[in-house]
Amino acid sequence: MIKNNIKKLSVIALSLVALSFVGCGNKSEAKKADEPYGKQMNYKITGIDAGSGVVQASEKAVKDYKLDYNVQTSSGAAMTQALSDAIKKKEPIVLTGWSPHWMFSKYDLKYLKDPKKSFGGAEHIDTIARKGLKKDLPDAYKALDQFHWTPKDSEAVMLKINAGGDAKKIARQWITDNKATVSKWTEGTKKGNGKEVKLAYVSWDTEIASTNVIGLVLEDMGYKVKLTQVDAGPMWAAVASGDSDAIVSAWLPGTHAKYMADYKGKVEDLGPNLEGAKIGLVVPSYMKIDSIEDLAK
Ligand code: PBE
Repeated sequence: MIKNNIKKLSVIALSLVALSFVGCGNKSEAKKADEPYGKQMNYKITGIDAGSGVVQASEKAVKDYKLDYNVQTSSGAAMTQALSDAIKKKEPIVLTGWSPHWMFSKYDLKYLKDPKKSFGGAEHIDTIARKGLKKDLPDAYKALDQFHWTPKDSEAVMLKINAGGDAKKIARQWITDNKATVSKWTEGTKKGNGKEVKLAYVSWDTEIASTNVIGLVLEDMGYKVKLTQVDAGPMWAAVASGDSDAIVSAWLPGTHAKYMADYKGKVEDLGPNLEGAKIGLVVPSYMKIDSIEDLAK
């Protein structure tokens, strides 16, 4: 008897729960939001290109934290599109993130804590020149060596490019607005006299911004500048073989450690052009997890 009443009560309670889900709108969506994050995301980390250090570090994190996840590779543009879609629906998403990046200004995001240090620590972005550049093009080399800006500068350029601007036009505007900074980069240099400078870069937002800015500065010095967009591996190979004169996209000491080791002695590291960079797994702040460890739950 008592058992039966309990049964009846639970049927009523269940119907009420079901009704309230209907009230929330789409039945299946309400059910989905109740599922663990991993299941909702199909156990997927939304990544960028396979050659990037952040994707390689994410694969390491999957192993280090014994996660049942796949790192799905795509491109920076596809990743941020997926982020925008998820945010519109308030759905969970995990990204292979990095800073500086415009997405932190546009959305409310957080890095997941990384107690096992799969993503390393603080990073800087270095300028790397081909061997012999100093001798062949000393003034271009000097400007590249003196190129140095802040995460805030980089983010300002990135944000405007992301808002739909032409990268070169936005770089030009930034140079016009930051004459004092730029004049430090060109200090003590002579004119380029139409000689060619070849820069390679990957279509990562940070690198689109930096390469366009320094490219225009070299152009203003009188060089004929050629920017070539390639994948990460070919970019490093190009500066090591001398096909490219320089890159301003070397994330060290961790993110590009493998590339740096592969080309040790074959390139010249001119030191940081930006300090205070970082990589890691990034999620919208509305997700109720704080650490990569929480993804395993
Ligand atoms: N990034 C941006 C690159 C370096 C620049 C963090 C996406 C990477 O190799 O992961």
